[in-house]
Amino acid sequence: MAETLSLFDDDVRGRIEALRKEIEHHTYMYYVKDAPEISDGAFDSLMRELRDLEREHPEFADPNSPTQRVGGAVGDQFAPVQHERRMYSLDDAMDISELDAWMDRVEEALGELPELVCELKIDGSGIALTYEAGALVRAATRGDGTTGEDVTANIRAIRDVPLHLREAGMPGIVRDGSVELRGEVYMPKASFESLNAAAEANGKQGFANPRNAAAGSLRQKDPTITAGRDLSTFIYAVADEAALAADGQFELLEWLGQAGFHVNPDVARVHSREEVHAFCERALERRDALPYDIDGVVVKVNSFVRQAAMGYTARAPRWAIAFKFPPEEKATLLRDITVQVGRTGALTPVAELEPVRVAGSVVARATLHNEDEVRRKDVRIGDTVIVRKAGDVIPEVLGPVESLRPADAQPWTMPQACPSCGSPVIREEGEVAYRCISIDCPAQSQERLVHWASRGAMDIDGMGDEIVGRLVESGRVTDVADYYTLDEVELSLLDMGRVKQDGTPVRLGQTVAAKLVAQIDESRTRGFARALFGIGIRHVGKTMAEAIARAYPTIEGLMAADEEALAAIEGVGPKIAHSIFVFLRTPDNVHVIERLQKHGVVLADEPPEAGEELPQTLAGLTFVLTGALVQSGMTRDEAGAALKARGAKVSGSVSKKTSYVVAGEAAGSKYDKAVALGVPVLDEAQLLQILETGEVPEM
Ligand code: 0OX
Repeated sequence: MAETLSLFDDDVRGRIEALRKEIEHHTYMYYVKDAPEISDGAFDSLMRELRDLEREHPEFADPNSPTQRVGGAVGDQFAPVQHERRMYSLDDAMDISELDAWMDRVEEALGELPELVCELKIDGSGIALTYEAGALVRAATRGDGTTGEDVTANIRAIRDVPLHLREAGMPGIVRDGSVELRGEVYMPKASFESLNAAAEANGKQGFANPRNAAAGSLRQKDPTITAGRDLSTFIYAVADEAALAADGQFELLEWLGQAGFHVNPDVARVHSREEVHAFCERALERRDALPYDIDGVVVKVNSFVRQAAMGYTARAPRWAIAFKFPPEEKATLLRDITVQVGRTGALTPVAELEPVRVAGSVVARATLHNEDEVRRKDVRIGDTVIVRKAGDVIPEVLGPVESLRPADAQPWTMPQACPSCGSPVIREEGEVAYRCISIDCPAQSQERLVHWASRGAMDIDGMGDEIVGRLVESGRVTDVADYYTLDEVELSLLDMGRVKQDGTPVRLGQTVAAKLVAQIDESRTRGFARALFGIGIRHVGKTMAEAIARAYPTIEGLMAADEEALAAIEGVGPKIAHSIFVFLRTPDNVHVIERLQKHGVVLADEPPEAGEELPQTLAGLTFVLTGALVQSGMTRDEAGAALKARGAKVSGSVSKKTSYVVAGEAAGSKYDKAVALGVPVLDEAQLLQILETGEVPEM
């Protein structure tokens, strides 16, 4: 393969092809075999030469050139792909007895226990790769097994996926025709952890586990992002084994390896129940030490002929089973039990744990729900506790290891004062939760602010715990209406409470500030139901808020309703009606609602009456309003609403995308920015003309 190439080769096309082959070979040796044959420098110089030649000779372009793994042309990303052959699921065996029952069924169907193949069950994201005449032409996600999504551009960016099948592994039948391979894309545990650490350092939420990280990375719109994620594959199946010259699964895996695919090395051909059990036990023992996550063992009938004899159910092959590991449990130290104050004042005890890796990610905290739950489990500070993840996502403390309890460990009790504001806490009759009853408890305000900005509510992307915490601490934001008074400059200077290496404070910065201001601005028009959910009335969840907004589509209407009328709304009832009624008559809340309206947050879902909707003549235009509108006396929010009613977008900050800036009296930096960017500036008279005629005047 690595034959020396003549430097005097004057056949450019030949040289390009030779370079591509050579580079593919070294990529394979590096990423699949983990046995590089040349230095990184030598590899880079081959790539450089190929890139240069391709640039000079665009007539020889090829989407499967190694130079196109990253930044190649993006095809129809995420277009639906119909799998020609269904991508089946696997039936699960949740314990050894279910595994044995499957082997009984196999034995019964085939008259004897046949040769079986045991593989590790990679906990990744399923993919299908199609090669035509030996070249990768398409990659699709598993989807629902029938239809997946086209992720070819992103799969090309994964270095251990061969762009061409290697000749050694290509029976003629496949070289000329089409073959579809199946396997799993995964992210190694260590790469997952550094990806999450980087996300957290940027104030972003990480992925829950490596599987989600792999699936999320595959669904990036920009393949260069996928290329920057450390993804790998294990390939284990072919869509149509009849097209191959292999007799069974074990031989197929060998063929896949020779064809250049990454095949998991932990495979065994076995002939008895005992050997299957031993493989499963060994896999479980080795699980932690493996650099990637596995969630079980897949056992398959080896022979393709015998597989065909057993066939498929509607969703899974009868000839294979997934032995699922029990949810991983770990022992760790319960360092402390802290108390979190929620947005409604409810106090939640939280286990602060010695960080421990469980089911794919590090667990350091877990909710203990309420005091009764802590008592029932009898977990005490200083205990060694058993931790697992419910549904593989939510960390859960199962209970203490009593034999390891320190002699002085005391039963835990709820503090009598709110840990945030020191106010007394109460437990209402019939409730499990203790509550801080103060109305200006900072922890509650912070939670309310985060909730308002959350995805299901006003969806202010980027406004998470950290930034809200800094805004609350700075005293600049105390209630949700304050969000709508923030400007970009002020936000960009927000002290993030950390210092740089030179001792100066880390600030939020202009880029993030601009995005946040745009998001805050967009949130004004998310509609009444979401605002009603976001404002955080006790017992009013998202679905309930939607039902309330259907019955009362404006805040004015809702505020006028009495308890009886509220209780008549679908799903509401007297208790929740009381909660809504009291909320809307609490002066602090009324004040926030009024200020939200003043700042242009739309607290109405009124559908326009027939004929009432204005022609959308300003659709596609973005306006920014600045300065005071003295002629008309309108507020900027009112003028903005009038523009929006005609289809325009109104933004809080000027960019190249702004269509017009409307400058009133004493317009400030937004006017300057418009001039600097060459964005046309209108005066108030022109604005009034637009609102009257619906048309932008000639300028
Ligand atoms: C895995 C894995 C998944 C494919 C079609 C029927 C049997 N996650 O590691 N599935 C299969 O095989 C399926 N094998 C695997 N190793």
